[in-house]
Amino acid sequence: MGTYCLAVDIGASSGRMIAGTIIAGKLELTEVHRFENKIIQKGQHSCWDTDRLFQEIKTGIMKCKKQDIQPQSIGIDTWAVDFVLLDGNDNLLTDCVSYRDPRTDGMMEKVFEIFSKERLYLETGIQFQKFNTIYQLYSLQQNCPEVLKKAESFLLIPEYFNFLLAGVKASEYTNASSTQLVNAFTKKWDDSLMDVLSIKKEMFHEIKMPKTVLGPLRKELAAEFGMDIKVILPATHDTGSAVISAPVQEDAIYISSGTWSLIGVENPFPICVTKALDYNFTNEGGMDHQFRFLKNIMGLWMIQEVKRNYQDEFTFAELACLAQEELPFQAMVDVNDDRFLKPVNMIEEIQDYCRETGQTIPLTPGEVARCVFDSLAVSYKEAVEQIEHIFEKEFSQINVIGGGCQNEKLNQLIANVTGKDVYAGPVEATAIGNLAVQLMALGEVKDIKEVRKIIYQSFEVKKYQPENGQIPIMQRSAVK
Ligand code: LFR
Repeated sequence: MGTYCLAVDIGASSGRMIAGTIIAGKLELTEVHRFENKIIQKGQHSCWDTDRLFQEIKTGIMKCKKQDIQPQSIGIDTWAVDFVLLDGNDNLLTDCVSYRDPRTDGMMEKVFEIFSKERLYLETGIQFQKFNTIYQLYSLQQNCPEVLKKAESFLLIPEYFNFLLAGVKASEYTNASSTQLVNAFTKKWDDSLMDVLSIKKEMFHEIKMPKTVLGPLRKELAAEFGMDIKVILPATHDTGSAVISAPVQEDAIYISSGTWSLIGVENPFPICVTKALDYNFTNEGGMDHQFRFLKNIMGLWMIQEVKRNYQDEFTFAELACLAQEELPFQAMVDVNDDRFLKPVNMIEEIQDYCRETGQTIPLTPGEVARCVFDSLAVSYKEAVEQIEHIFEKEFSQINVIGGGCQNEKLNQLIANVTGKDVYAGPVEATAIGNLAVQLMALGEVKDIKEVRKIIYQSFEVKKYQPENGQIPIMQRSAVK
């Protein structure tokens, strides 16, 4: 039997634990556990249920045993920017507040009064999203300074779970960079920025690179599971893991498609020029000194919320089919408008936007879904043009990876709207990227190049070509 690694990949709407091993040059996956994740209201705040999530991780490890899988290592990735604070006795100081919580409203502007936007971008290379960790911490600093005073440890969510598993507190680079508190060039916490904002720098832990072996499981957990497993740092930021596994590299732009759509390219250095700032692109830290130069687009969150607001009467596939029956480009919204971050009702928010901008108001489920898919595809096209503008070259293909690449209609729409070949797959990109780093750390594969080759050979990647006779797209700027 080959060496098994176990990836824990938790996204905003679901988590999965997937064991992987290389057999005859192919990466073989076994899904051992899958569970729901969602934001819950705790008191005043929208939060993540970290206690339950950790129990799910334990359940997944137990399930490995039942399936006769003995993983050599485990690696955890989740979404970025959210964190916990621990006191001197390692107890949680607050609930784990979600980035969709309104506590950061207005904080970005307050930070800019102290530290200019341009300088912040020049130093960190990170895009401006009101929910970045820096604004979450600044909000705490402004509204609950006593919490920050007591805090002795700052841990992003995967790092907190690593601590619970292995008893080691460490930050991981790909995730740390997303906080907007890491210098893009030194790859270290930006102490002077923290000082200026009165964010307690002593609570941050050393930044370690992906592939670092943190250590064995805590003794009591190893006994409980009856297994010894090494805890390894993958790219703990899910997008970092996903991009590692993007197999189509030549002349390609990736879209990591899930709750968010992350569209961009890998680049060996951060691009902090004014154009990149104006387009609001980010330079997140990646493996092997690469940067993910990408843009966050609101993504499938919008359709997830639409589905929920229709009381889950339709599946995602049904909504995609209903959308397909409607006339395209009748109404469009700016998917990156903050009003879609956590509206009370997504359907009504979309309708209000269309009403306010003098467009046809989508009324039926098909019309609403059509509006979402068209708006997403057009925002991808805009981002592609911005990337091509910055790189002063044309890219010929797009690799859509992650759960969202299962939406065949959206894949075809992206090909039609951008005029580029679209390659869709792998679906489990994030877990695969997570496994890939563990396999590298254990010496089972040499490097990213080799791993991407293995991934291309192991998983279906489907091609979509632009169809003729595209309908002209209404320009968003024309409807504003
Ligand atoms: C995707 C993702 C994005 C990040 C957003 C919030 O799951 O990690 O990369 O910007 O979630 O953390």
